[in-house]
Amino acid sequence: MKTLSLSVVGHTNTGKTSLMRTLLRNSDFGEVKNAAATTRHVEEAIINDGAEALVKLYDTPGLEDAGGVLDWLENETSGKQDGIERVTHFLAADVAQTEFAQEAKVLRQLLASDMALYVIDAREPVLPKYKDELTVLSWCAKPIMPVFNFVKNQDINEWQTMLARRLLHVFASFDTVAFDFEGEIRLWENLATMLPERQVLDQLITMRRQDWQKLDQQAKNHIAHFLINVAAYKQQLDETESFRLPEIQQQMQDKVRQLEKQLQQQLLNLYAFYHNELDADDWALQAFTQDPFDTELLKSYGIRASKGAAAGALIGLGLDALTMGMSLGAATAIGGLLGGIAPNWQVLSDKLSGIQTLYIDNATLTLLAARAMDLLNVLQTRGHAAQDNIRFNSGNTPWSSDKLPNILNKARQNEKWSSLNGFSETEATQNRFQAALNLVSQLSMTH
Ligand SMILES: Nc1nc2c(ncn2[C@@H]2O[C@H](COP(=O)(O)OP(=O)(O)OP(=O)(O)O)[C@@H](O)[C@H]2O)c(=O)[nH]1
Ligand SMILES: [Mg+2]
Repeated sequence: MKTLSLSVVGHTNTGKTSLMRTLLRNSDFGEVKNAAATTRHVEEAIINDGAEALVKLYDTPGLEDAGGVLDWLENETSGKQDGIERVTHFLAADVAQTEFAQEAKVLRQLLASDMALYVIDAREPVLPKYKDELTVLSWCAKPIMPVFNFVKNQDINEWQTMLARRLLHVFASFDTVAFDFEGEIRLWENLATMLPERQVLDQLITMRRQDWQKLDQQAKNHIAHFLINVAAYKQQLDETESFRLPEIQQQMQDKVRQLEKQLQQQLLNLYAFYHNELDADDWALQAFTQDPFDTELLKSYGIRASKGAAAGALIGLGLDALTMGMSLGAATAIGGLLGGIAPNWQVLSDKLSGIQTLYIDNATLTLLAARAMDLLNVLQTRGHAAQDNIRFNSGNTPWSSDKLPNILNKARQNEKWSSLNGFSETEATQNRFQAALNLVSQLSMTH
């Protein structure tokens, strides 16, 4: 099967390098800047299927003076020659090394490619300089597919008319920053219609669909394992240790914070948004510094804080009311921590066993689930050319905090499901394997 070589061409600053980044899932490719002539040389990048190259993409410098090149071609070459002859003549001339060096690089690459994507900034009116560009490019006699960038809220009628007059009927719209997976598939599909042999693009499309599906499942699997790990986490104290409650709360919260960061890192890596660490200084990651135990954050998701949290103590933690028992002394101490509002002290203190269990409460589990799913959603709609901060707070939760999925309730009776209870990560992961599958399918129903 022959590798398809595809040049990305267009006027300067239209988002060619951005398109490359997004199609390559690589935010480090090339240089992206809101300025003319950012890319100075042709740069190759390969999309392969693990074994062989499917598509070779070539980023090219922006065209700045196609009008000048067209004038030169009209003055210096004969109209009796065909386009390729005229362009070849131009490329051999001195001007192709000097005045029009940037333009020459583009034309040389286009002649060497199977076809081109012509990137258009859809916000721009149809100016004569763009028409000149298309004329010069068309002389290379390669199939060209226009790709509209910056399409949001843009009317592209005028552009479409101009392109149709030049027999460019097939085009794609593709925002390189607000990524739309189906939009990308349409781009490859449209491209395939212009080729005599579409096998390589069919293979690419199949591969991309499989990868996309697999990533989604892997991401949800990470999320499910994380939530179960946290739900199964518990700490027990006996009656003489009530004074340690604040310290244990701190400890439990810290562990959960760490795990959440780990999860976020896993998700970022999965979708090839590489960041070494999630810290406040990283411009793209400010949303990650919001503390999951911040009650304001709960409010922004419409989640009601547990009673303890409402009273300003035991934020994010629940006391196990089913198995809990404690001495009156301990109950009073905790009652003090809870601001005296816990309802069933009498009942609870009657169930004397001397042991109380602390776990992460429903509100926090729901918040963690909501944030994880929000992040996943952001990563699935973020182009690798995006440069703005990652924000994720949809305000939506995958379930209501008083209707936790059963499997998370069940996790509370299975301490072996959590690596935070002294089991190794490998062991805990194995123990909760089935439970995680169960939760993945629930997460898939809401997303
Ligand atoms: N909002 C938004 N900005 C974009 C999009 N595509 C590109 N940009 C911005 O547009 C500017 C130019 O993007 P580049 O990818 O460097 O453009 P280019 O065509 O490679 O530019 P040259 O190499 O100079 O010809 C950068 O500031 C990008 O961040 C898009 O789809 N949406
Ligand atoms: Mg560029």
